[in-house]
Amino acid sequence: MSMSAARPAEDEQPVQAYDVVVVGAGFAGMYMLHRLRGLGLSARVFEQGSGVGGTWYWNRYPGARCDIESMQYSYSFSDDLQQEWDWSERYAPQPEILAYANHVADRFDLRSDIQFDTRVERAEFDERANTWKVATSDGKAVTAKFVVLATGCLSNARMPDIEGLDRFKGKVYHTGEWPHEPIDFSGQRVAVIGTGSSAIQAVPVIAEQAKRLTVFQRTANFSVPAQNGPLSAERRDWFRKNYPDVRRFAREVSRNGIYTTQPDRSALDDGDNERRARYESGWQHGGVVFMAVYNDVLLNKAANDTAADFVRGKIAEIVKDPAKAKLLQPDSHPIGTKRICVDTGYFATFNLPNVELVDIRDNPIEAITENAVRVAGKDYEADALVLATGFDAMTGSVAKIDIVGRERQTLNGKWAEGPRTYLGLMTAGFPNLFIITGPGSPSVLSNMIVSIEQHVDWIADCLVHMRDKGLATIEATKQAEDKWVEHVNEVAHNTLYPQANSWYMGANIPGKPRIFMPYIGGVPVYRQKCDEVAANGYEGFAMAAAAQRQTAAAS
Ligand code: FAD
Ligand code: N01
Repeated sequence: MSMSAARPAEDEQPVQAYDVVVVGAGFAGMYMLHRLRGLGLSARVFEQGSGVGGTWYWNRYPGARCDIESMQYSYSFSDDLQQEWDWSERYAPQPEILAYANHVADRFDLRSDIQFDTRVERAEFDERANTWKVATSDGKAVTAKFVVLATGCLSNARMPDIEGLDRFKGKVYHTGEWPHEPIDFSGQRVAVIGTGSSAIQAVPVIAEQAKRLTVFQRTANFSVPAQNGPLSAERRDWFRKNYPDVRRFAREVSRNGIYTTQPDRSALDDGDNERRARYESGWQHGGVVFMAVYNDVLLNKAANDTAADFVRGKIAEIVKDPAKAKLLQPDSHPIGTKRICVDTGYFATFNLPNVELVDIRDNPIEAITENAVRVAGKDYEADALVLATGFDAMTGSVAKIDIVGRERQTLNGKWAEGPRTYLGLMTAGFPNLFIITGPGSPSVLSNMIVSIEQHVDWIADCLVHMRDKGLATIEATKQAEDKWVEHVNEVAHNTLYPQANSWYMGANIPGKPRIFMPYIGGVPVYRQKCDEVAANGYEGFAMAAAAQRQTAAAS
């Protein structure tokens, strides 16, 4: 795709000037727009999809739902909103989360400032005017004093490089770009490639419909049951009544932005029976909080092994065929170092007579033919192919935009060895360009709506500060960025996370630098750091009034 085609000619006047351009209309872009409106700033949101909701607009595969309880995986910025919206299940299904996103867009009248079906293709900083020129896929351009990338961390679907994929005569679906019309697999032979969170949600539902389902597994994955079910009126009321405490806890106390008990002991503090009982209670409670039964599961390999063994034991109990159970038991990474999966009946699905598991760890898929997936010379025939092969995470959607900062440096050039940011919010050399839940922030390691709201509020406060002080530019200094990147790496390497070939590490994308991208220091520590930085006059950022030449940022 040529980026230059959409670039405005030198003498062409941009049609419209805004205070802020926001890229993306998921939960981040929507809330950003709401805050900007409240500040009286002019804003334009560009969204490549035809509707709001981001993740929940694109990921419509069967079984898609959140894995943080909906009473918590929801906006907190409006008490009226959180009091009035009814979630039907503990973990709402995708159509309901999308309906919620649409409700928010209507309730806060957001649509008039969102331009749908429009990709931002290029953004270039004009150092003389201190503005960004933003070129879009409709061949137009606008200018803005600030650009906010609300482009999402899991929004750039990754198509696998498998020979012959384009030859396949049946339908091919990627979980992250699922069609909008209902897909009925009844009577079909379906092949699913991948066993990450998306596949683990989709497989049990597809198995109910398909005549035959073949799952191609490269890496067995840890999954815990969601223990999903209808949300009781009592539980809903409890949350509604306790929201001030619940939300405060998520922001200020909980490492991952989830209201839950904080583990206070090591997995090695307990004997076998006591430990098993605690894991069993976590398993019965359901969901990602299983990882918080003890405080050192992600820090200490011996502690981690106890949790991993417990889950492997559960898989052996659930899956009747011992050979299949063995294949499904993960043994290549510590539990939790790839995103823990949350399922409804995933392992039990492999007891069904119409479901087959094909191990491709040592025998990768050789090719896709017109009607089959070929492994070790054997053809597994299929009418439809479901690619649950994930995303170019955290940086993929940013990298697709041609971003040019000071001295014509490109962001892709700067990040060639891995993303570098200060606080995940800005990157040196790219003034007035903010990233929401960017690499270097807790982001994907947290309840993302908590992290989105924190970033949006921080950016909004920063813009007010700049307006009050008559400042035209803000940018991360190189020193602050270097120090932060070092800190992010140091904290990550004190954990077991870097041991897995995960998308957190960029390891799922051939050639992508292996850097642990999110910040693992925890939501409260991070929030405090961001607040302190702001309170200390935006320490680590260089700010300048219109006429001043920035020097600090370059030093
Ligand atoms: P997105 O929702 O990804 O929105 C970004 C938007 O930007 C997209 O609509 C995209 O089209 C648009 N965009 C990107 N580039 C451009 C461009 N150049 N021009 C125009 N538009 C562009 N997180 C949790 O905390 N809990 C969960 O339970 C959970 N479940 C998930 C389930 C699935 C299936 C997936 C894939 C992710 C899940 N996540 C979950 C993570 C989820 O991505 C975030 O919670 C959240 O929805 C992200 O919101 P966002 O607005 O930052 O990004
Ligand atoms: O993607 P993934 P995902 N040949 O990257 C395999 C969020 N999310 O879409 O592990 C064969 O995790 C790959 O194998 P391997 C959540 O944050 C949340 O499932 O690389 N296989 C892996 O098994 C999640 O972590 C929910 O060896 C290939 C799979 O495809 C993130 O989104 C639901 C292959 C990809 O797994 C991404 O999840 C869904 C190839 N060429 C998503 N290429 C909730 O429940 C890739 N694979 C809230």
